[in-house]
Amino acid sequence: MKEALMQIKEKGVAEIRSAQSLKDLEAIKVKYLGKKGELTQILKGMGKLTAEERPVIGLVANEVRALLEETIAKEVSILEEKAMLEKLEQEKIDVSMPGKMPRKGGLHPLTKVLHELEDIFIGMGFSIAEGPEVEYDYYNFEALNLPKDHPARDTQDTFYISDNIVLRTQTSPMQIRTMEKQRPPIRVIAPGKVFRSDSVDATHSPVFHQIEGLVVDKGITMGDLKGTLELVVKKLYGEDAKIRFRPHHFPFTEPSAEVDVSCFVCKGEGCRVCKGEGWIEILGAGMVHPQVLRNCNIDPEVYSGFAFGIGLERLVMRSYDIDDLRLFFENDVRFLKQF
Ligand code: 2U9
Repeated sequence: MKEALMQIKEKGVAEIRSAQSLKDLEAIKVKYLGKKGELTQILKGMGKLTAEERPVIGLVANEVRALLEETIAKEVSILEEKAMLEKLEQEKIDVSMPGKMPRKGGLHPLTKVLHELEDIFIGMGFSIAEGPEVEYDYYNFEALNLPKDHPARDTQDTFYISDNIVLRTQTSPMQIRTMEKQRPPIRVIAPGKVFRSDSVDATHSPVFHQIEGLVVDKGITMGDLKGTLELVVKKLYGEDAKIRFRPHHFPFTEPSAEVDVSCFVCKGEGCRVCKGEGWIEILGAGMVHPQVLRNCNIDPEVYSGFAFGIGLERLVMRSYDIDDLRLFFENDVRFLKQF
């Protein structure tokens, strides 16, 4: 039996030292020291020994068990240390590497131009009025001198929620609401989303953005309108930009005009952007119709006003030579990151 114990000691220590993993070590531990292990089997045979042999063999057996357990414990800590060092090596981060820059976001081109326009008007003493997109027919049409039978009310232009509730087709209702609440002098712009029943194509969308403006005070003239728009256009397109009024008709202004800016690309010579005209239409405007003032309890014999309306998408498309309106809402980062 002593020879068997010596053999287990030699073989066991050799196998432990050549183990490649913690799993191997666990298998060796079971092989020699487990319930059915080789050393355990020998110890089970102790009963057959004489009274003189038992204490001697028992001592040797315990020494072999202790040696195997100690050797396994050492090998476990060596392999654990090795595994930890390998893990550290794998997970090593070179802190001198440059950081990964997070992608910088930016404002949408419509938002950028809207902020530019708002800053210009705020600098001229205008306040900003925002309000409901679902609007009473009264504020969207009737108060603006658009009686019930006016063609602009035809359903193909307007989204009707009910007989007297619509999705606003212009931001003018906010000017009406302002005139109902505030006595002149009034200087307000009304930016926001508007809705018209149009099908989507390169120049139309059922949802688009407008900025309308309104000034009401004593003695306001077309000269004030022209001077205000000229200042805005020069701030947007540079000192040499000019504006041109062309007679037009809107039910809510009289006289009315469509307003062009001299082409900021060819400076009026004529090019692709301005289609050879030298001028680009950017907004509509006029003197507030007396009936509209009356509708808001403002006496047109005492007060007068001017108003204008800018289509934001159209303005931005002209300013950046963008030929398809759909680019504004298709969320293609390749387009948006240019601004
Ligand atoms: C009140 C009185 C008058 C607002 C005006 C226009 C001319 C105009 C268009 C520009 C492009 C709409 O988005 S668009 O298609 N608007 O041409 N808008 S005068 O006149 C008002 C507004 C409010 C109380």
